[in-house]
Amino acid sequence: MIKPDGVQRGLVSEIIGRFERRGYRLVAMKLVQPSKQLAEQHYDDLRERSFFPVLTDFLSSSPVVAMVWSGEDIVVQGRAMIGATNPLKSAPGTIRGDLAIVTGKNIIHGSDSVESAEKEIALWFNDDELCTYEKCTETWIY
Ligand code: 3AN
Repeated sequence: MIKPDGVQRGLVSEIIGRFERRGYRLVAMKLVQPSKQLAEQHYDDLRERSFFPVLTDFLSSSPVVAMVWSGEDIVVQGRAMIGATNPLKSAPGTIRGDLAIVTGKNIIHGSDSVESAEKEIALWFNDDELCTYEKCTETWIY
């Protein structure tokens, strides 16, 4: 998900482009204005953390781009492309390492396991919003 700061800063195409160029397949995408409740559900596992109210206020403050990407090892590779939670600890070449400075505005969220990806996809998308299609470039990638 491209978070409010990524959308506000005009980084949507930059971020989508990185996943496209790597060779991953876009399965679903939409611009959403999350409610506070949706933000709280999304970060449910962080409810006990002191920054939870600020984090969920931030996520629901402005539109986000929710996306589903698929391809070989996408969860692990997606996290590697995104970089560490603290952008100052993210390697150059990662999305956060190239484009962000502080943890509270680190521009993108990526699921940290296949299990959380499944939960998050169900939270943000209806089944009929997930596309199944042939992508002609994939025979040149795999
Ligand atoms: P990641 O997004 O790298 O998976 P999580 O799941 O630990 O990291 O944290 C979710 C989000 O909570 C982060 N993307 C960041 O925006 C925010 N966050 C994490 N730690 C802090 C912190 N110490 N202070 C403020 N916000 C934080």
